Amino acid sequence: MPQLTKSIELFAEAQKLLPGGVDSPVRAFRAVGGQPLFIQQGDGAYLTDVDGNRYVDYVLSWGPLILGHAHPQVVKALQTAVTLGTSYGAPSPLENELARQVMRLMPNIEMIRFVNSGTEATMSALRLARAYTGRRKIIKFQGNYHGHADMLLVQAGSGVATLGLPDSPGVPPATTADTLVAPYNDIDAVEQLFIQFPGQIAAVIVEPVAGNMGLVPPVIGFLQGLRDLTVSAGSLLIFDEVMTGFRVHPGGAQTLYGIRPDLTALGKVIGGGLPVGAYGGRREIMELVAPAGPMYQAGTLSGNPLAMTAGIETLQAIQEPGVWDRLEATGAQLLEGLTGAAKKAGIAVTASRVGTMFGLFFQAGPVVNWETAARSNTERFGRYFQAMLENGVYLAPSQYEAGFISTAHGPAEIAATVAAAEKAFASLA
Ligand code: KE4
Repeated sequence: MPQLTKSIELFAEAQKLLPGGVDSPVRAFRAVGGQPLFIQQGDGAYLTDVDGNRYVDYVLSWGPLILGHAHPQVVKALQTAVTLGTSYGAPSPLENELARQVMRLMPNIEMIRFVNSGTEATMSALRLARAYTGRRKIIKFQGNYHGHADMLLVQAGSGVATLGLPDSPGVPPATTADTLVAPYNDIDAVEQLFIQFPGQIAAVIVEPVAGNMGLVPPVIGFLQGLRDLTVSAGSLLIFDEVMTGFRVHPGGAQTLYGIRPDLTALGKVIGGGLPVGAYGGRREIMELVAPAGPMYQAGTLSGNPLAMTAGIETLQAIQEPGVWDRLEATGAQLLEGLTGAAKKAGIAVTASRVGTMFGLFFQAGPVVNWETAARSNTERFGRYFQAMLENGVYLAPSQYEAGFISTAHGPAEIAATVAAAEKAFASLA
């Protein structure tokens, strides 16, 4: 068991200063029990905590670090950028450069607005969809997470499509009254909503590969079905690619599956570890955004030169020849090793991978939506999580999160991870 003295001290102090001792709930390890680690340093595929324990990192800041921690190219570019100032509150050439990078990878994005988080990106994209269509209702999916904007903090009660009920105190029912919820991968339930609310639905927002209930890929026909239904109804299709963007494919899920959304929300990788979100899509829609049009959205640090620099370097690096093939090969080796370790110990798991995102449900499966994901043995996942930590592997502290790899994860890291998994699964048997 790693020695965690300083993390324990720091967490005790943090809990007096920050709600739950953290700045984002999932970091508090509440789903898995135990003591959150306070991090001293990230380098490549590794995290080192304040007690000097070193771990292979598969959280990678919840997705952004596709090049791993402190990539030399990103560090060097930031060291230069910071000497030119940290923020201008005025346009800079860097915004044009990152915009062109994104459009080269995702040509469906004809115009883009940079913001500072994925939450801002999805919230703004939905405001834009409502402004463009003049309609109020939106459809989201059970188990999809789009950030913490009031209208999206909705957890449907039943298995069929339902009117949203606030999931968090402080969200007035009126704010979520127009948020409709359907089971993920259930195109019939979505069709029923369009029949029930003709001419009223502004947009469908979807994680094209779900990463916030564990990893749940779209079933064949689901995304195309959403595209067809929204076109027929005059509604917009919004791909929330905050997590899948540049991760399931360099061009995101929209390129991988060949679906053209009207709007895309981005985050995480686009900032290379610094705070960047973005929303973009069809020009005629985006030209509604102030000051080009009347839909208001703004941000003091949007397009920040440091964040733009990290994003530019990151997107450039993943386009280098051979990089993506190596990421795919690493991901395949990892999943093969993890599933082999589980099988050896006789532990039932349902594993999946899409590009550089992977997931492992503690159940026999199949997992196609929130209802089936929620059947997972979360107690067993908690014990697996702790056993992997003890063996030097840092996973997302929740059964309902995805795992991520980076270009810094090589054969040595995969071998160490599989060896840890063999011990962890054996301890569960
Ligand atoms: P942020 O506001 O956290 O930058 O992005 C919100 C968001 C939007 N859309 C998707 C698909 C997302 O996955 C997220 C954020 N993801 C979580 C991890 N499941 C961030 C981690 C956290 O909340 O601390």
